[in-house]
Amino acid sequence: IFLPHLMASMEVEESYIMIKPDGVQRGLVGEIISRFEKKGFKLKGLKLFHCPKQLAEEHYKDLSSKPFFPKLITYITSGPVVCMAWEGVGVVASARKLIGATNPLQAEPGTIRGDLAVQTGRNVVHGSDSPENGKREIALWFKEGELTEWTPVQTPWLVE
Ligand code: IDP
Ligand code: MG
Repeated sequence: IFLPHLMASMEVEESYIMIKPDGVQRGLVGEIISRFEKKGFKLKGLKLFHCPKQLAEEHYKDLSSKPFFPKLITYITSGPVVCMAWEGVGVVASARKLIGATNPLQAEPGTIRGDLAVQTGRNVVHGSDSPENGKREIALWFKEGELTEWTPVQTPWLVE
């Protein structure tokens, strides 16, 4: 089967990764950030933020007709989240693989959800599902001046 959203792109992309309130409350912030850091992606934005209902609804607007939507909004606004912008070649699909399947019981061991969660409604982390949504979500969650351009010293040891 052809799964274009799981194919690594050769383009420099940005992904919006968010540690959901359960990940923050369970003390998993360092563990989750560390997985993206160790993989070799570049962190461009990072903040702890208690998200208002309106922003949660905008972020998940494609799911607004789903029966679980009200519970999803309550969940995402129930406590602080950690908002992150990560950059790299193929980061969108790669981050989705690091995160694992939506249902943590189906997520492979070794993935964040596979290792750290048991329920879809408490699956600890969000990752953008396309480069377009990566851009859209970063623009939605970060204000101007909250993103930083920099070159990590490790770059030549990560890419030829
Ligand atoms: P994703 O986060 O893996 O991209 P989506 O289908 O985009 O999954 O759904 C967004 C989020 O909505 C999920 O991560 C999960 O928190 C929640 N969600 C999705 N499906 C269900 C469900 O059937 N019951 C409860 N929550 C759900
Ligand atoms: Mg999604």
